[in-house]
Amino acid sequence: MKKIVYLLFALVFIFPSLQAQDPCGGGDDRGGFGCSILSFFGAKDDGDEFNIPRVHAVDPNEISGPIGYDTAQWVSINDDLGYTIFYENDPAFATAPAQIVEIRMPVEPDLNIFSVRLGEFGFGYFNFEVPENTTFYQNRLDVVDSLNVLVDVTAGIDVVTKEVFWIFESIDPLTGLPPEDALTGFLPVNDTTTLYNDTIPKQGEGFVTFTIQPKNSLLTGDTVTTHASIIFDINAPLITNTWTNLVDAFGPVSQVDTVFQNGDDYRLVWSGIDDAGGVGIDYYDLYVAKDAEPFLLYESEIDTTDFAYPGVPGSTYAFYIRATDNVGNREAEKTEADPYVTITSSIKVSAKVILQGPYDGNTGLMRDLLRQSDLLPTSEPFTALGFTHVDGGGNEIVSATIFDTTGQNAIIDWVFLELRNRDQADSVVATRSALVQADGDIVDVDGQSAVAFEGKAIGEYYLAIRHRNHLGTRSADRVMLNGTPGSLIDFTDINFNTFGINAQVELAGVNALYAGNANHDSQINAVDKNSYWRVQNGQTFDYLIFTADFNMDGAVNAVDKNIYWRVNNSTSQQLD
Ligand SMILES: [Ca+2]
Ligand SMILES: [Ca+2]
Ligand SMILES: [Ca+2]
Ligand SMILES: [Ca+2]
Repeated sequence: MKKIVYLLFALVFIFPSLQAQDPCGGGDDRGGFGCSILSFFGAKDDGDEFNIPRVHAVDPNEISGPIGYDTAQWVSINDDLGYTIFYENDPAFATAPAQIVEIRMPVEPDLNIFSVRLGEFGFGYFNFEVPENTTFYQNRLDVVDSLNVLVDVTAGIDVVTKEVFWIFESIDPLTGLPPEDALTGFLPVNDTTTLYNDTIPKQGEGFVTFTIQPKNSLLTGDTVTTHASIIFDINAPLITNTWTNLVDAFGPVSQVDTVFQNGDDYRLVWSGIDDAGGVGIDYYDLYVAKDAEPFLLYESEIDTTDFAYPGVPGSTYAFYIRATDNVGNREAEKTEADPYVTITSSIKVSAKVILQGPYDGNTGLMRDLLRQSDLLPTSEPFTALGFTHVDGGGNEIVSATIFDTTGQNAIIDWVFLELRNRDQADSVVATRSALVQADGDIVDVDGQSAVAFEGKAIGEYYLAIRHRNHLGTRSADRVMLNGTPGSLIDFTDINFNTFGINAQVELAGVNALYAGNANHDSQINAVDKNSYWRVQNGQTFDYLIFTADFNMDGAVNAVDKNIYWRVNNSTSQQLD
């Protein structure tokens, strides 16, 4: 995301034949360009030796520092700030080469003088490297072939005056003393004809570089400034411009706000904020722990505040994110998930259905006569009746006390739920035995909660509802199922789309499952009457056997046959 852009300028360069010191400071290690000058644009990095701007001075005798972030030139309190001081033997003032050039840079109180490190420097065609971590530098440079002088360089930190300094002195190679000839010196008067062509080094220009760190006591919004003075021979000091940066001292904070299932992915939504007055958040890193294993970096440098994570069904995930601001200050490390994002893989079904047999259009409720007569079993009946349970369904047991509830929430019977594959609706991926209340609410074994499917992934499914003597149905569309009950899946709503044609019977404004299917197959036909109703008719009722009690009043008699079976005879179940 952060690209450091730097340009290498290869220079035409003539090596002096007498090289007491290598004018390139030990040779070229940057790609074979000889004594190249590095130009650097963009200054956000830390500790990199390239992190010294070399934007060419339009007006030499200038200091140039980190470009930083945005127009305020934000930098991090943790950055090594790189600077270049340019100097020029200005033809507007000078008529002779400079013999001595002294550069002094007062270290402002916001900067840590002990962090100063000297960098490369140069003048004219020459460019000299300085070893890493240099705080004091002294050398005699041999440029006799080109300039007829040696140059003594001394640079370092003056902790008394709180300055960084560089002194360049021309030395006559014959006498070892300063040249007597006023027209001999290491820095000629600059050549005005090449003034605006930066691809050609200027004989009359030079530069020095260094890095320095902000003091660690600084706060966000503090400024750091630098300027330097340059003295040519015995002239008055030239004062450079002042270079200013704003400091961001602290990292941001962030947290995951919500996690929900979206298709096959967990969709995470988070938020974050930089420290007060800070430079703002650049990006986020996402860490994920699967099944209580350690957190691992999953995705770095996310520049949005949401992310789709591909979870595997049946696994548990925890997430946290870490933010980084625009100058690279990172949020503190986290060791735990943001507490509310640990997600399980159980999902809840909140659905509603009406059974035609017990439905009373006057009250809008289903009659609970089986409950009132203590005829409802406390164990799920479907296994015994020959239904096939899948993936964890079956053997549901309830406390008999849940049958004490009366009124609209009274339990009127058991129902059979199927979750079907989102991409293949005829594939049952899980089943559950559940209960249905008088008002149609389908509830779990506690008699009141949405139905939980344990170990199933949050996501989209088709939902089917079946009953021991009514025709089943399923949703025509996929329904979203989450770890918490979502919006009601209301099969009683005449606008709810069910699979097939006339899958339910409409009863004065509500849809209901067709009654009359005593053998819970896919048809209401003569078999239901002849093999079930006729055998059970008038006998003493038994819940698990007497499935021809279509109106669920606890008796199998002519009402079941005439009012329900006969009317619905020849109806086919719309359930693939
Ligand atoms: Ca910040
Ligand atoms: Ca209810
Ligand atoms: Ca049947
Ligand atoms: Ca009956």
